[in-house]
Amino acid sequence: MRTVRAYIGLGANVGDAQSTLTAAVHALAALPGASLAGVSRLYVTAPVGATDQPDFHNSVVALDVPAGPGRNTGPIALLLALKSIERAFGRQDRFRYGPRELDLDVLIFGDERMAVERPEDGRSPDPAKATRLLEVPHPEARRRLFVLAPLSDLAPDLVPPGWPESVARTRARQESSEGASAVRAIAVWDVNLGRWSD
Ligand code: PH2
Ligand code: MG
Ligand code: MG
Repeated sequence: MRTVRAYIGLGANVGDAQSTLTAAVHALAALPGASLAGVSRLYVTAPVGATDQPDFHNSVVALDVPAGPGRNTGPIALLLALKSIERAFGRQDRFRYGPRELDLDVLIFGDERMAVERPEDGRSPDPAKATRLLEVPHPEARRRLFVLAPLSDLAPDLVPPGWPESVARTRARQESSEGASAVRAIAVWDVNLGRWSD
């Protein structure tokens, strides 16, 4: 089957975030039909949205995944797989933008642009969030340095569908508004070791 390059955002700020994200990279790489194509540096980032919580660890993974048999089926299958990994890692439901054991977001799915109803299993039990659409590319990605910095490690020249400019340029713009200290790279992914090392 045709494969598509997807970019997935990883975040955690509860427990041992670096270990969690490392294990999450391996869980992503082990998804059926998936092949790991890149792992960004690991970043420590200031919390965005609800600021009264611990700093996050964030990263982005490039994953080649099956396109799916029909329109929208690939992104939805990937979303469901991410939700099931989050549950396996003990993610608790808290308020929107609040602390989390593990957050996995579909940022980009090839050149797909879509906004569809989330399937039942891909919804949050929080009623405030339950009707949110699955939008690809992720609508917030362009405004979040904690996404743009790691994404720029992997795909600086990519112009995601619907964006007016490349990831690197968007990152530079966002960095001048958030300030460079909002994100700090602390480690580089070592392919041989299968983990980040400083
Ligand atoms: N995720 C959020 C809300 N705020 N802030 C940082 N720094 N990193 C995140 O991953 C993050 C956040 C909701 O998904
Ligand atoms: Mg998120
Ligand atoms: Mg999420």
